[in-house]
Amino acid sequence: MSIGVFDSGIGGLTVLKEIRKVLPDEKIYYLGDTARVPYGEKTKELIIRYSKEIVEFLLEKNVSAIVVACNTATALALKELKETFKIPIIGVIEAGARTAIEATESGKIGVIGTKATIQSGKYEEEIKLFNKKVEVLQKACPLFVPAVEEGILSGKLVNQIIKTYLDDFKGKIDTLILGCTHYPLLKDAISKIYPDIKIVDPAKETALDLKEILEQNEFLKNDAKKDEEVKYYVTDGQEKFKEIGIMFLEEDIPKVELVKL
Ligand code: DGN
Repeated sequence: MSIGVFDSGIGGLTVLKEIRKVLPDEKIYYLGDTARVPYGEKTKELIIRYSKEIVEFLLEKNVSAIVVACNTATALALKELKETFKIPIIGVIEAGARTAIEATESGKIGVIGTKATIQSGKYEEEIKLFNKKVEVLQKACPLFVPAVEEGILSGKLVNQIIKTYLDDFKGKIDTLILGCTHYPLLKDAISKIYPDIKIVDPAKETALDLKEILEQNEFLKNDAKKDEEVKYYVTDGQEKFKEIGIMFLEEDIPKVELVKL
């Protein structure tokens, strides 16, 4: 049994890290579409096309389930992927929305993500499915991704960027969803500035949802031979992926293969 995980690039490694914690014995194929990142500014049609190409690649590896470890691809392509392919495919938004609903006391939730994720309104839609009365405040934070990729995770510059985007939320929300796979790396910096806001990283709950789906389908039970290896694929820049990947995964990435989709 093996699992496919994909992202527009490197950010999905924050989701992979959580999956590895709950499913340490499973073989995982991770694809980062580094040649075509960022997805955050692209059209829905293009994101669907890219996501379908990636799923087809992962299916060739005989994966039993796929995690869309990217908020943007989840927001814009998950529905189409589920309609097109027969294996279980899960995204990160439902888990994030559910966790935030459980966490909020004031019923006021903030969501941050890429422009495409925020414009899609998908988080608000999911949150309202759980509870119509909850108020959702949203904001795109496009400067967070380059800051994280440059390794600027603390200090004056990133604090200024965080305040520029999030000061509007002050006093208006009690829970904040990190609706982009890069943002968990800024969790500490955000918490320091807004200690009263509960921060939700959808990755943890997504990993638990995946485990439950695999158990329901009896994929784990029937798997006699364990193979905990992770195979990494990118569409460009193997060296950069390895270099920055350590920061996201908190472990070494020994080998990355280049693929053409
Ligand atoms: N992985 C993307 C997300 O979670 O929305 C962020 C990177 C990007 O495509 N801009």
